[in-house]
Amino acid sequence: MLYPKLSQSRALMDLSGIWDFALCGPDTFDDAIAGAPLPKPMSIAVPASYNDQKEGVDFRDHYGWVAYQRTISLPAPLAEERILLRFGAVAQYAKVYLNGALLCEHKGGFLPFETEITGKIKPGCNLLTVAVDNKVDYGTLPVGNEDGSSMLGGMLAAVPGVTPKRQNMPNFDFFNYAGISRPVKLYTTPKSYIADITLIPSVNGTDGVVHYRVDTVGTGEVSLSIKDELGQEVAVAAGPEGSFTIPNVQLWEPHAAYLYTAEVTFGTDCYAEPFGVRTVEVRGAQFLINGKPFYFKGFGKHEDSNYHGRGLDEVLNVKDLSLMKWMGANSFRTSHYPYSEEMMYLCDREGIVVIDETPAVGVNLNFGAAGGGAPRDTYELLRTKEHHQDVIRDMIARDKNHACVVMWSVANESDTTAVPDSAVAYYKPLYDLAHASDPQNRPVTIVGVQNDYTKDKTLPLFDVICLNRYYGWYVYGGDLGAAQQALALELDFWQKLGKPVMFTEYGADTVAGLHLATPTMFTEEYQVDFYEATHAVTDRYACFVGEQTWNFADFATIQGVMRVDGNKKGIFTRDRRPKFAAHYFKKRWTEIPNFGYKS
Ligand code: GCB
Repeated sequence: MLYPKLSQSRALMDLSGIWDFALCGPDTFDDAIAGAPLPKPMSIAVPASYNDQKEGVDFRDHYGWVAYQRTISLPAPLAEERILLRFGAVAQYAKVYLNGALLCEHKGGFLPFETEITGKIKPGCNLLTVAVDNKVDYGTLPVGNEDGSSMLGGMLAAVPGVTPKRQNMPNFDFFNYAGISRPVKLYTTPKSYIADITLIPSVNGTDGVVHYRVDTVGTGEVSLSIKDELGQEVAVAAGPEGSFTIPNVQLWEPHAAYLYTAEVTFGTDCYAEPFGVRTVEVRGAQFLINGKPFYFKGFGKHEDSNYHGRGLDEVLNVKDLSLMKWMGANSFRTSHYPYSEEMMYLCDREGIVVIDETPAVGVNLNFGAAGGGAPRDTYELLRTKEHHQDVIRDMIARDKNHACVVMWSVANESDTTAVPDSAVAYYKPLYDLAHASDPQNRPVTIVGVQNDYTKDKTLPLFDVICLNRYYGWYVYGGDLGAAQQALALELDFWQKLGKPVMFTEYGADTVAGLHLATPTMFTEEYQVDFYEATHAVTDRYACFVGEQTWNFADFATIQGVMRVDGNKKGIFTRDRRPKFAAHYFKKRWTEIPNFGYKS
């Protein structure tokens, strides 16, 4: 799906601002609410999660539906155009109404959707209502508890006769922020229009050879003009599918991005898509970008900040990439869901490498919130399979042209050992689907939970072994010697597989400002010792191709005995102040080259 852009053929209107808002019931949304202005509405900012914008437990812990409302009008000169209403992301389920009539529904909180409103939007004022459900359960990604029941139960058994309030219990370690979290846009296209553009770059000697396809609706001729960064035309092409050659191509490289622009025209429609020319390949135990062995230095992140919650914050995005570059980091994973389209374009521009992850987190009923008791067959109990296929297809369709994306992650920390055969039956088709969906056929991974890896039949199916490991924190916390031994044993195991291995998470909760001369857990000194001890082991393995810490910054979680005001494993605080470890990593990473570290 193309990102909405202003061009000489397309008008674009951003519906960001203050909308009317109301909390509604838990289970169903009453369509009648959408037919009239909300009585005594609250004010809420869009785009942003709603949770931290108002005070009160009922607001923060709201379970179920809310309503957003505003009026929209179409400028009369655009009345003859094709008109679309597009949502960057609405978490977790959306129903969109215009003048009381249901236009569309969308499941999943992290990918865009749009609906055509040509002929439905009338002259003058139109009432737009967006109903949003925040429930996570056994059928959603991410996974949560069923029916608002108390799945966690706390440390002790439930007390008979007590009825806990219904609420979302995420089977994942981040706050279940909800609402219209990314921009809502109204845009137009001509009646004959460009529906999609696919670009598949390759390198032939000093030339870039790009295969392309332009999907169109209606009548017209397709033509392409390829411009370099100075706006000079470097190639042309005609027809809906073909290839073009860029002589003496400037490659897109980590920290040295070069972007060309494909200016596509079809009849009167035109659309400009920036793209980079680079190659990605797993060869043996190496991860190659442009044919050179790349070393991932960076982070698992979250879209998370004060007041905005998970809402798009472009200032924060710019700041985060600036901090990464300051430290010599070259990459991050979109843990644990696809990030905004705006962030993906920014990473293309800034030369930051991205591992792009679906929202499949919590696909594990033997771990975390759901853990305890006899092992359960996660894949029998969850109803996520079809939705999981949809999010893989939709994420790749959205992000397929981004040079920054070098690998897809189909899930984070799934149950891959308690029921190894069920896990293989569930994940092998998803691995195949991800490859089949990607025109560039990038590597595909699954991010592995700390487990008895000798029993894991799923991780080895994937192209890169991505490990979330907490030796020195959840395992051998405070005993870094034991942590090193255990880690070395594990890496000895994985290196025999002959595939690249990397950390997609490792870290220690650290309270900013907490210091001790003799480090203990939670101090800033321990966080540095943890990382130094870990690197003393990982640096010995040639197959170990990357280190992405957990986490870039402290972030919000559900309240509970495991977390004091959220997860504190950030290298930065939530407001982006560096902890000691930021300076440690700055020194380490500015000395580690992007390419050839292990060769
Ligand atoms: C994990 C999860 C991540 C958590 C982290 C932690 O393995 O993937 O979402 O936040 O551990 O800090 O426990």
